[in-house]
Amino acid sequence: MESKYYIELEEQYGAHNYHPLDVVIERGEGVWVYDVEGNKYLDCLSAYSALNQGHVHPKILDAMVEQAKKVTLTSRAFRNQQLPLFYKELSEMTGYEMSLPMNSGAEAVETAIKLARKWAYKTKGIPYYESEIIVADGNFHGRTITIISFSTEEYYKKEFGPFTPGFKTVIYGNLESLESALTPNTAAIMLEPIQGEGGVIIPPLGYLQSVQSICQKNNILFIADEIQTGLGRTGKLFASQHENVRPDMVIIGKALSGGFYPVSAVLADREIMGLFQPGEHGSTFGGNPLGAAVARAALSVIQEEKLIERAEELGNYFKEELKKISSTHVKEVRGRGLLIGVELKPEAGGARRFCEVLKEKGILAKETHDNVIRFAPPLIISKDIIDWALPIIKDTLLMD
Ligand code: IF1
Repeated sequence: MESKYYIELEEQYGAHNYHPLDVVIERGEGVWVYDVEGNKYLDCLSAYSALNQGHVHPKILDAMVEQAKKVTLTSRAFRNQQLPLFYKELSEMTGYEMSLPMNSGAEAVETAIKLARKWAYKTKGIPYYESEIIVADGNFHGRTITIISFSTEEYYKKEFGPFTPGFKTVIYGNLESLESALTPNTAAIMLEPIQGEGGVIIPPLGYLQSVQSICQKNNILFIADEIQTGLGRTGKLFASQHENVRPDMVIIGKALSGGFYPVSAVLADREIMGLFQPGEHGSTFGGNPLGAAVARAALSVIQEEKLIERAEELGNYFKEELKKISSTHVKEVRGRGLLIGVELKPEAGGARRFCEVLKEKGILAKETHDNVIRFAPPLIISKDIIDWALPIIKDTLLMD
């Protein structure tokens, strides 16, 4: 069957909450995907960084198949063998004493919010239901009602109120804005160390450091949403580490499963994570043995294949080469590691049309915020493949 057939089916029977590029992917392997017509594409989106390890990584596949043959789901009413090993390995890799597993990123964000609120009442002593969490404009933390309640993107929230109270918005990257939002009831500040959806926005150097010291001074939790930036993507395990920052809580997801199966987690030390009591939080699938086995394999691939170092080295190379392209359409090339944004000038006619042309030439990339093309290939990409892609990207950026 041809692409057209599947596209029509999808349009007829599926909710139209997406506007995908018209490529129907049938198979993926490493950095490559193949459509139903057999065309081959370089995946420069990596499912928004969920595929840091590449498509269908054989080691993660094996772990998944082997575990699926044994037991997939126990619920947390009972214990399983995989979860404790996952906890231990995650703690050893990240340096946080404890973690709490969920499934999607949004669920992990919700978990962090619940934990921060509980900490506010039990530890900080904020009067019940008066705690405030500070977030940044341009944030993206997911799609639940609570999370969109503090989105500043009208399109994500306008039709979906009423909203959850208890959040305050400050200007991303601006310390004065943050300081003036503090009150005795501030429980936490939650930020993306680099705003992915916001258009690969990197805050001014020193910002995260200063946020950390403001938090320490005022007894406020620093929560980093590393769902997109974490697990090697930016050339460090966590993007916060570019500024030697150690947040009180770190939220991870996406690449935690190498794209096989949704696994997310909140990381924190015992002093904070220890506040959750039995029954206060949970999920049917969170922490299940299949997910835990997949996540363990996904983490070990990041380490064994030195994906963090690769992201750093190849990301710098890719970014510098992109900067050399002198296209009148380009306003700025920026990024950290293999999370790179090419921002086009407003008069370039939008990033989408460039993504459409790239697709025709065998590269899948996705526009964000109208004018930014995001290049975020799997971290297993090689220099040779980047060198293959660069002239194609150049030709595309040089078109009228
Ligand atoms: C979609 C965006 C990226 C995230 C951060 C939490 C979540 C995400 C920093 C929620 C999810 C995804 C969701 C996906 C597209 C994608 C995205 F363009 F929408 F914003 F990556 F840039 N925190 N980001 O980036 O995690 O619940 O989805 O597992 O289509 O909504 P989730």
